[in-house]
Amino acid sequence: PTLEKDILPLYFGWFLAKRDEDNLRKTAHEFLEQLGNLKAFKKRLQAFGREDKHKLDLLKYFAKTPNILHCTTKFCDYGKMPGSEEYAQLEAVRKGYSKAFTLHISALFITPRTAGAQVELTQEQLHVWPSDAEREAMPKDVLPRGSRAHITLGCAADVQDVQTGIDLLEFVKLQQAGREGENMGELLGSKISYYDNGMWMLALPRKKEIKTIFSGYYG
Ligand code: ACK
Repeated sequence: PTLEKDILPLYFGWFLAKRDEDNLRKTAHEFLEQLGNLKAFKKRLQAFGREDKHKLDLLKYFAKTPNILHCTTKFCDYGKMPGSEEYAQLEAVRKGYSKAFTLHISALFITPRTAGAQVELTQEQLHVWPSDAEREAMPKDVLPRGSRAHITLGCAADVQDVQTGIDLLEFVKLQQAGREGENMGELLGSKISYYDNGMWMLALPRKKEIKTIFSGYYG
């Protein structure tokens, strides 16, 4: 008999259910539109390569949006990435595969490179989170497990989507060092903070629940 080998996906992750995906895209749209119109934002455009007080259309700036909204757990590149096989064999990954998970979004953020949603993982969800995800992105830092978890909402021209998680870790690093960001008032009923270098974060007072399916992307 021929032995068939498991095919590893481009990546494993949580894929948003259609309704919640539409909903999050709408929220992201409003966030970018309103942030772009915020006076405090218009005064701080240099990191975005614009002169202050000019209008920056953030929807156009982050025109590269993902086809499927998802939260990547492990990028495997069809098995070319180290640790892919081991990850796929984890009991939690095998058991969780094709199962429903409810994720929690705790913040929305932008940098001059990416726009994303911060995902706060539960203990159960951390079981399918690779142990080296944070170290792989920031080898010199010790960051809490799961702190890279995010949903990419958009990228600037010439920026790869892998950058969103790295940008999120940059926020986490600052927060770990006790930097809160400068309070810039309210946006969509939440507190908007500025962290220098064109980094903005909207902390959601009530976490946004989203329904997902844990699976692999093979496209
Ligand atoms: O937005 P993301 O999390 O960033 O979702 C996409 C997905 O895999 C398909 O490209 C993420 N990705 C790409 N390269 C890497 C990498 N080297 N490490 C971790 N995630 C990656 C990308």
